[in-house]
This record gives sequence, C-alpha cells and structure tokens, in this order.
Amino acid sequence: MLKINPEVLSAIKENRPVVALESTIISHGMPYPKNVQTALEVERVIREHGAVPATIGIIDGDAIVGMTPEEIEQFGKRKGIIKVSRRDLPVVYAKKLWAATTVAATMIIANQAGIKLFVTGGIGGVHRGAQETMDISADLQELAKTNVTVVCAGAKAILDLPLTLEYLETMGVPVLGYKTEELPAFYTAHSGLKVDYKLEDAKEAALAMFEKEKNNLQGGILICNPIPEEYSMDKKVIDEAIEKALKMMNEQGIKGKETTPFLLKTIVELTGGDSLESNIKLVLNNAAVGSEIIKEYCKLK
Ligand code: PSU
Ligand code: MN
Repeated sequence: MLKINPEVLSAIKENRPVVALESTIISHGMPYPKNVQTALEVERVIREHGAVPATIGIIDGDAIVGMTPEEIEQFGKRKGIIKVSRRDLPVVYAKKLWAATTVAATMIIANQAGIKLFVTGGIGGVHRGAQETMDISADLQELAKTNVTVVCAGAKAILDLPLTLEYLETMGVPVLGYKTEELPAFYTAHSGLKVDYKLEDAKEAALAMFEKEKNNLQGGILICNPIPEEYSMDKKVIDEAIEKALKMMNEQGIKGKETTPFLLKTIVELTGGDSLESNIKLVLNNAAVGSEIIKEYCKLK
C-alpha cells in the first residue's frame, strides 16, 4: 500500500515539482540527531527552491511517500529499522515492518507514486573486491530499469569507481556530470574519471529527462553533482580514512548490507566528524540542484 501525503499527491497531480528523498541515509547513513536535522534541512532547502519534498520509508508495512517531521524523527532514532532494497520489499510489506529505503527501494516507490526525480548523497556501487565477493549494490540494477532521475554527489571512494562506471555503462544508465566532465567522488569533487556527458545547467538536465521519456527509453538517469570546493575534504585525509575503515571491515568480517553503514560510521569516527559535515553539505547542495532540475522539467510537460 502506498500512502501518499496529500500535499505531495496534489503536487504530483498538478504537475508541480516534487523531489523524492530516501530514508536509509537517515536510519543507517548518519548518527542521531544530525541525521534528523539534516533530513529536515534538506526538506527546507527543497521548499525554498519551490519544490515539494517527499521523504520515503516504510511504516508498519505501508510505503509512506512524504513523511511528517515526527515520522522523520522516528526514522532517525528508533532502533531496529531495517535497511531495505528491492529484494526485501515483499516480505517487509507482508510482515508489516518498519523499514528504511535505500536508493533502489526509494526509486521503486517514487516511480509508483509518479515522482520523477530523487535526491540523495551517494549511490551504492561496485564494491572493492567485488571480483571475489560479488558485492554490487542493487542500486545499479534499479537505475537500469526504473524511470527516476537520481541526483547524487557521485559514488564514494569506498567503492570501486572505475568498475561502477563500467557496470552502469553495461546496464545502459546515462552518467551525467552537473557542470562538470569529471565523476565526483562524494567527499571530494574529483575522481580522475570522466562522466559520459557534461550538463551545462538545470534546463539541459530536464531536457535529457524529457527526451528519455518521449523516446520511451526505460530506466533512470544518474546526475552527478560535485561537492562544493569549500566543503570538500582533503583527498589525502579521506583516502587514509577509507583505507583504514576497509581494513577494519575485513578484520571484523563485516559483509553484505552491513558494509556501507559500517564504512560510513567508521569514516566519521576516523575523521573526527569531518566526513559527516561534508556529507551533510553535499546532500544540501544536491537538494538545491535537484529542485532546480525538476522545476525545469515541469515546465516542459
Ligand atoms: N551513500 C551514502 N549514504 C547512505 C547510502 C549510500 O552516502 O546512507 C545508502 C543508500 O541508501 C544506498 C545504500 O542505496 O547505502 C547502498 O547500500 P548497499 O551498498 O548495501 O547496496
Ligand atoms: Mn551489497
């Protein structure tokens, strides 16, 4: 069952701009209370830019599209909220659980609700060592098949970025740089890798979305928006923290869906909270850019 907040529902029906947001970043991506403060701040930025925010999560087996601030608070502090991707949805609905949606699960629900654009921090990707572990985020498959544009700050350097790009190419996902030719690396603006195309502005991004739909091309679009230089981390500092966190992960035998939450948390600890500040800033920046893009898109319809 989809429960769409009335404000979100009327915006969708009236072709007004709506931005979907995920809940895994709240429940498993940041510590309390900064997770809740950030989620509310992201919604505020989206409203300031003239769009309607719709934070998505699952409460007692109902998919909520457009959480209330009280519900966001619950997702930030309640224990035992599970992280769910596509494969989890049937059982989460059947068992009437509380669940935080990843990029993949949020895309599915946003699409069912008729929302065309989704803003997050970073997507999941091909993990380092995937040649052996086969740990490749289901986010990538979802981008290949679900008609939602995702605005992010690239994929984190905890992943194997070159392999993530190869995978997205194979799956037919356009990887576009927002005012950049380089794939951003989440905490920093630079990865040394190229995106497929540079988008000059929000209008061009909206046109790409429009053409995809017009030409009946199934699947998402990935728009990569670099972290602003002033909030970017020092590359050496973040690379060292990532290496150390990956080593700790292997020593502690962390695997599967625990991987991403463990690495994010450990990197925050290793950088004395600096990586969390960067993470917050880049999400806010994505919210502003995503709102501008969906506003332009609505004008084309
Ligand atoms: N990147 C972040 N913060 C996050 C995530 C990614 O900066 O919280 C979450 C997203 O919800 C993403 C998920 O979909 O991690 C990927 O998890 P996995 O690698 O297990 O697919
Ligand atoms: Mn995985």
